[in-house]
Amino acid sequence: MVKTRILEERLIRIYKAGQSYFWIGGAGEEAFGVPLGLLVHKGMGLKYDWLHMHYRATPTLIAMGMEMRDSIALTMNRASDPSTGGRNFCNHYCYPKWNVAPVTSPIEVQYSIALGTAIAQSRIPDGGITIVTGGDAGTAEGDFASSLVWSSRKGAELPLLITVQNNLWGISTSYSTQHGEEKISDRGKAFGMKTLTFDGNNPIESYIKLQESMEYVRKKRKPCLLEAMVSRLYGHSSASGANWVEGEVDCVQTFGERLLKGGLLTENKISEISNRYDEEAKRISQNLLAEPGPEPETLWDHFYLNRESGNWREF
Ligand SMILES: Cc1ncc(C[n+]2csc(CCOP(=O)(O)OP(=O)(O)O)c2C)c(N)n1
Repeated sequence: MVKTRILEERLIRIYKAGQSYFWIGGAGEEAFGVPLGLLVHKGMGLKYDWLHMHYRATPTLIAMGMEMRDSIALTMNRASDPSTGGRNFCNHYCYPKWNVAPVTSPIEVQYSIALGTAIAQSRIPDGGITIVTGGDAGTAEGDFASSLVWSSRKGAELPLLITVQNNLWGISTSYSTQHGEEKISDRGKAFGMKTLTFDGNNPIESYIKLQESMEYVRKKRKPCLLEAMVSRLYGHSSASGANWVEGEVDCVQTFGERLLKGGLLTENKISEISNRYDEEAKRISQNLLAEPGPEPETLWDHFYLNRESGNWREF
């Protein structure tokens, strides 16, 4: 949790220093994202879990073993960024080796895209499960409804863990003005799904609830809709300033205090861990300053289009 927080704060500094174009990320979702990353059955192919995540997925990927360097290279649009070759922006990851599908900028489309891997996993023995993450405001989109409908059809249920990280905001639109339902997870009840809402700022509760839900989806091969209440510590993104927001629960701080109180950590140890990651992130970003962005000739790489003519109709 500390590592991913320090990384995000470095990405914000990089943006504010004019060394990247944009920041959006997962500060405030660590107590949910890290347990998720620890519990995923990580690998490539349908026997392993598939992840269709949104742009606040850094905690999950750090917990899965992503190097800080990957995230910084993506933010700084360096050609060596393994997710997109420097073409996409902050937190838009893609890791085929871990079944991490590309993060999309149009919000919530991942909820319908995830149905594809869930359907494929429902058709093979010992398949993994599909996990989809996203925000509360995006649940107003039709893609979210599609995931509820398609994953719960009687006799054709899908091994899909549908998760919503509810930070009570959609950019500047407050949750309180947008919902008739009591909880977002309640919407799954109409589809006969297992549903739950929990405190996503408590890493222990998150771990236990995620473990239980993943076990359910894995064994029963049925969907589950899970809502984790989280924080948004630096506002929506750099578009809203990326400044610290007072009054939000900071899961790294509260969990740190809990560990201190329980005698499992010391102030010195906390500083040592933070300083180590901070130094590492700083060193990586300084080294990346000297690295090139993508070459113009690579513009059409990875596109479904005829390279010679540049015309997709001839593909
Ligand atoms: C289809 C679509 N509509 C609108 C936007 C603009 N937009 C980007 S993020 C966002 C808010 C999303 O809020 P939420 O789903 O709660 O996720 P959060 O950012 O709070 O984690 C919106 C409206 C978009 N990217 N895609």
